Amino acid sequence: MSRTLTVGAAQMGAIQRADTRADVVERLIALLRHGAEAGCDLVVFPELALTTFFPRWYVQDRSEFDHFFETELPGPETRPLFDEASRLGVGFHLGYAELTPDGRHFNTAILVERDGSIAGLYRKVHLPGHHEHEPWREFQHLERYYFEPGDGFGVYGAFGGVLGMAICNDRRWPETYRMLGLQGCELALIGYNTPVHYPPDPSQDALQGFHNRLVLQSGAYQNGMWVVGVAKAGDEEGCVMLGESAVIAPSGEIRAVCTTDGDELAVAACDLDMCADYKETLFDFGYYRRPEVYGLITSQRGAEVPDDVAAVLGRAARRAEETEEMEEGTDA
Ligand code: CDT
Repeated sequence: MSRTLTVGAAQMGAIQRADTRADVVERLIALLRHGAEAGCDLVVFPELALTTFFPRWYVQDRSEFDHFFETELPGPETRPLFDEASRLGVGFHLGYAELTPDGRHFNTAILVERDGSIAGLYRKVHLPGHHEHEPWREFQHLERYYFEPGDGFGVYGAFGGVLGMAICNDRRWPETYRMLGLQGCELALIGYNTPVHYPPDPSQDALQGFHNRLVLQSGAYQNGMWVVGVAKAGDEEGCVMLGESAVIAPSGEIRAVCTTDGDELAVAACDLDMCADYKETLFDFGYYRRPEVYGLITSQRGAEVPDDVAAVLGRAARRAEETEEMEEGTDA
């Protein structure tokens, strides 16, 4: 049986603050139909695909932003998307802000099968940005203020393969892909909203596209899996976000890529059996990995220079200082 899935990376252009859910759902449905015409089994939408990227604003009372969150999916405004997807027999992945019945806020994505059933739900683990309002920035990145982190990475038996999800900043961390890879993931779906300007270090602005490709391609290759990275791009209320949505093969090669900053579909045929070419050779985890020497990865959070190395560096610095002082004394 062929395990080739036709997958559409459904990039979205900007969503402005004043846009209604109905406006956005109409755009999602247009992309879905475009995907159906292109023979897609699965259409992948970005992170927070139903609203503008609201963590760029600070409000003192967070509940003022609860209208950006979904309390149910499908709800009355999103139901047409679910109905159209099952009518077309196309599955989808959708990122959105989730408000749970017990009042918890998450940055979430769901995976919906071709028959409309929900195959998986994932809550973003790595929340970037800051907790506090930082008025010096041109725009905020307050994900750590508006969301709680999710508690892990799962995989789902769907679309005839092993599928996983991650969200935006998760894609920069090798642990994300490895957690999925260790569960046999063959296709990872990752939506993103990436501002081109990075206020803490603007020297990274010109590298945003390169860094995006770097992490998606290496994650795919090092774990022998397909990776679909999908942007919400363009200029949202003066904040310009990266496009370059792409479908990447287990070889690390880009198989399809968006070329605009607007609503656009990039389609690729993803043969899930190709994963075995990597998972069963160079990246045969069971044969080659050495978890017994990777302990620091889970026992420690930040980087710590070992005491003996710090002591060597301290001695060298003191010697350099003494030499400089002696030289200054000789010159005088
Ligand atoms: N949405 C999201 O996770 N964006 C981040 C921006 C990093 S800077 C705060 C990203 O990693 O693309």
